[in-house]
Amino acid sequence: MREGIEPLVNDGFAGEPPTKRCLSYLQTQREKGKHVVGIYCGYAPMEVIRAAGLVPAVLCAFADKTIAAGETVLPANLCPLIKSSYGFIKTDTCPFYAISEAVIAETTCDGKKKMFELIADIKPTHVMDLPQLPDQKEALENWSKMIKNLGGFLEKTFGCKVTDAGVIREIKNTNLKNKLLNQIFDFAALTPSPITWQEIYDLTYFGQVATTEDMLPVLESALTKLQKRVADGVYHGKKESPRVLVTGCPVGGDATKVFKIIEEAGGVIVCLDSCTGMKAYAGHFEENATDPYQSVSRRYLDVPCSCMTPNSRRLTELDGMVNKFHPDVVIDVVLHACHSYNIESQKVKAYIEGKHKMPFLKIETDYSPGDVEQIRTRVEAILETVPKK
Ligand code: BJ8
Repeated sequence: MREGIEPLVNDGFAGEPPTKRCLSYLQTQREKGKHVVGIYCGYAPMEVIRAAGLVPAVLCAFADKTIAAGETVLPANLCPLIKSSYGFIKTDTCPFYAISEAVIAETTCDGKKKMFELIADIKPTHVMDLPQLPDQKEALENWSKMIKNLGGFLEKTFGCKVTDAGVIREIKNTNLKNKLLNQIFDFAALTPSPITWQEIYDLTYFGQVATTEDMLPVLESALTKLQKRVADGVYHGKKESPRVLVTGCPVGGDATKVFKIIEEAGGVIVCLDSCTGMKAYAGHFEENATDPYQSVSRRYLDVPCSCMTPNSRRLTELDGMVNKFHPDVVIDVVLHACHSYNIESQKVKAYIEGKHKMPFLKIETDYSPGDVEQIRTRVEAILETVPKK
C-alpha cells in the first residue's frame, strides 16, 4: 500500500493491535452498565449472548510472553493457544478476562476442555457440549438444547431475560453484519487487492465484539474508502504478487509472524480462512425458522473446525474461497500440538493439489520467534513455484 493512504478505520487505533480498539469499546460498554462475558471460540453463540443484553469479549490467547506462566500448570507439549490463554489468566494480564464476569466455553479440543475446568475454579464458566459429528441428525437437536441452556445460564447469572424475539433480532443483526463484512472481503478478491491482511484482521476482530449497530458506520465508511482506493488505482503489494490463501488454526498476535513473512517474501494475502479471519462471518442464519435456537444451532454446526468429524465442510468452503479469491498458493498454519488441524492438513493438501492444482504448504509453528528464518525459507521456496504473471 502506498504511503499516505487513509486507514480504513480512522479512529486513532489504526496501526495498533486490534485488541486496543476492542478494549476501548468494551470499557465504554462497561461504563454504560453493560455486562461482559469472555469467549474463546468461533462456536460461542453470539446471538444468545447479545439477546441477553451482554457484550462478548474475545479473551487473550496469542502471546508468547504468557506461555511460560501457562507451562507452570499445563504440559509444555500443548498447543500455544491454550498455554498462552491460561498464562494470561495466571498472570492476570488479560484485560478482557478482567472485565468479563463469566466465561462461555465449548467442548472443542481436549486441551481447551481441560483448561476450562481450571478457569471454572476462578470465574463462573459455562461449558457447552458441542456435538462433533455435525452430520448426524441428533447434532442439531443437542446443540440447540445447549444453546438454550446457555440462555438459562445467562438469565440466572445476570438477572436478564433471553426471549425468542431477542434471539431473532440478533440473528438478523448478525446476518446484516456478515453481509457488510463479506462486501469488504469482496475487495480482497480483486486483482490487485486494495486491502491488506492487517485491515481484514482488524475489522474481523472488532466485529466479534461490537454490535451490528456500532459496526455499521465503521463498515460503511470502510466500503466507501475501498471503492475510492479502487477508483484511484491504490492497491496492496505488486500487481504480479503471488496471491496467498491462509487456512488452518486461528492466527493472531505473535503468530501473525507467518503473515508478515509471507508479505516480506513478496506474497499478498487475499484470504484469511480461520476463526481470526473470515470464517466467523461465513454462512447465513435462517431468519424465519419456527425455532430460532435451531437456526442458531444449524449455523454454528456448519463452522468447519477440525474438531468436527468428518469435517468435509472445510473442503467445500475452501472450494468457494479458491473460486472467489483466486489464490496462487494455499498455506495451512498448524499450531504445535494441534493434532486435529495437523492430521486434517493431509486431506487439505491432497484436495488443494489434486482438485485445484495449486501449491500447498503446511507450516507448523508456535508463538516464539525462533523459527522465523526457517519459515521464511519455506515460504520463499513455495512462492518461487508460482508461475510468473
Ligand atoms: S472453532 S478453530 S476457535 S476450536 S489450535 S486450541 S483446536 S489444539 S482454536 Fe478453534 Fe473454536 Fe475451532 Fe475456531 Fe485446540 Fe487446535 Fe489449539 Fe485450537
